[in-house]
Amino acid sequence: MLAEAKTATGRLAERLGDARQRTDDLFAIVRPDSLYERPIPERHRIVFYIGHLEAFDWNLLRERVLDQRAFDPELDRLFAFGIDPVDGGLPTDKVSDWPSMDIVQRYVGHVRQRLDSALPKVLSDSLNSDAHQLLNVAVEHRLMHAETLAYMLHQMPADRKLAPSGRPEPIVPPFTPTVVKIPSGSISMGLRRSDNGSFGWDNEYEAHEVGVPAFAIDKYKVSNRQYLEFVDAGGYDEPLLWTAADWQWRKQQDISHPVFWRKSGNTWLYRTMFGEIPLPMDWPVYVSHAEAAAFARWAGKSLPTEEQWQLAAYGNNNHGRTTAPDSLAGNFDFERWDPVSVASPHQTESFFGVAGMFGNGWEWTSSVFGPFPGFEAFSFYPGYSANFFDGQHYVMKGGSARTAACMMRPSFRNWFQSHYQYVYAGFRCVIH
Ligand code: AVJ
Ligand code: FE
Repeated sequence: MLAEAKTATGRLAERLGDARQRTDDLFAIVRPDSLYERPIPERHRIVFYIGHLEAFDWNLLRERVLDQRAFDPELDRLFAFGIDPVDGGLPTDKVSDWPSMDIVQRYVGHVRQRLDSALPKVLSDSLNSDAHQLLNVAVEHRLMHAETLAYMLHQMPADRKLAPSGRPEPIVPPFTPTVVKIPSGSISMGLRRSDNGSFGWDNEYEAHEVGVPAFAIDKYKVSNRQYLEFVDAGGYDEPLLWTAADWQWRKQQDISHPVFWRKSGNTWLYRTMFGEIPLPMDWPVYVSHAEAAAFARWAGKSLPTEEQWQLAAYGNNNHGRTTAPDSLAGNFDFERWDPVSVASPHQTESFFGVAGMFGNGWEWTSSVFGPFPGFEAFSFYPGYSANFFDGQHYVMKGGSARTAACMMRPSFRNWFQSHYQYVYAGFRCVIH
């Protein structure tokens, strides 16, 4: 019992250390003279996130479990929350509104020091399950930002970044897009509070059963090659393929192709994390929900619901046929910066034979992000999910190359606005 509690404690502290290393390494790929840039107009400048990761941990843990006094309430507040404007309004702050890197780095060091000297004691109390839950929140919050920051840094020109050495691409045998039939099934969604098992965010509770009628789904994610057909067929110029709001967005922002693509003369280039390459036809296309939905309409198909995705990925309860979540293989957990082919052999196929559902790009669903029956917001972070139950955010499932392994659990739910193009997210279609 004691030994068990100790290892759990050691693991949490170690995981926080690993996550910090992860985000430190990420900020280190940005040239120091570019840390006050704002690569995505709807988001804060990079400097905010350097402070945010620490302010978040500190605000979460300081009073609740550590009994510590604030030493810099102004920075605690300045760095408390990110932004996600739904009204099209963009932030207008200036570089001079932000503290110098010296001040930010001193704040980061100070917070870490204080947490690290106080945490071991509270964590070693195995009955302090609050502390364990809050630490999990801190670790996963940081790891999520390791991904959302990667989207952000992706948008910076390559000459603002320092590229680490890359990995060779896997060799992929020829393949043809095809469709997999999924029989009707009953599935469990979410986590059960009474299980008291592993950590989950508020939106993963409560567990419930859902019946899903039979359907068919693309075996592979939609590739750049397939999406190019839609572009070439004039998909971006046909209002009937878009909802009214999506069409208005597409017109207003003058969007005519995925944000990861760039046209140079007659050829398409692809913007990888560290430079441009000829459009890799077999990589999954990364697009906003609006663009994914327009493609699906053009193809006479639809995006899967969250429940359909879950059934296709993890199997059903009826016959005990499931994909074992602890044996997942795929392009996730920070091994690469960019996708691989949708048919890469190094990824787990689901029980039904659907390929590449785990990693290599999140997958948009047609489901609006909302609470499961029995949802209760975390008292210590009431807005984490509930602030986004506004009908404007869609559920994404799966994971990307920059998603930590701990968040590849079946119940994990991600979400973004329909018009957010910068996510490492693609899609596959279903036929009813
Ligand atoms: C769950 C990835 C949509 O980045 O907006 C980070 C996670 N929330 N800080 C986001 C989050 C607060 C969130 N996503
Ligand atoms: Fe955050």
